[in-house]
Amino acid sequence: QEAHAAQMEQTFIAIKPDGVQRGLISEIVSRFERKGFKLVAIKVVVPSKEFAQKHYHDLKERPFFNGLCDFLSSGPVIAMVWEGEGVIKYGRKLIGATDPQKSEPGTIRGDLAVVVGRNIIHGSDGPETAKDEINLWFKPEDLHQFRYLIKSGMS
Ligand code: RTP
Repeated sequence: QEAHAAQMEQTFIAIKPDGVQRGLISEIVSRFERKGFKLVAIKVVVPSKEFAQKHYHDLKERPFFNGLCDFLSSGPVIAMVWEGEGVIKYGRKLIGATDPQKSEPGTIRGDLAVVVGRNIIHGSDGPETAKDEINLWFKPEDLHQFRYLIKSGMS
């Protein structure tokens, strides 16, 4: 049966400045793409520090908050919205644990990163955060609605 695009689950995924600088954009995009998720928005942006603080507002009491916001605003970020059944939870699975030392091999951080402060990628951790982060980074008209003729679990 046809899932209505507007009801299909979406998550916010960002390749952080370290991932971009290390040339890992296509590697990361291809893992989501080959899984069968659908890319509905993508842009290159250098966030301001204020914007980074908004994105990470939940972490403002943490000792690493300032350094984290400096880092996120230090260079180009690839901001994306991915869509598909279970994409929020499974996207986190593709990404791996926050600390790359604890990420399994086969995950993005497990295969491609070493330390928590340079873990190359961000993914929304639940439906509410996903909605908030998509709204923070994108305008509604940036999210494309299209259908593939041949599906692989994509909407
Ligand atoms: P993310 O939001 O980036 O996907 O990461 P996460 O949910 O797996 O982890 P979270 O606890 O929300 O932390 C957000 C980002 O802060 C940096 N961090 N540094 N001890 C530290 O220095 C430390 N702990 C966390 C990481 O870049 C983490 O992704």
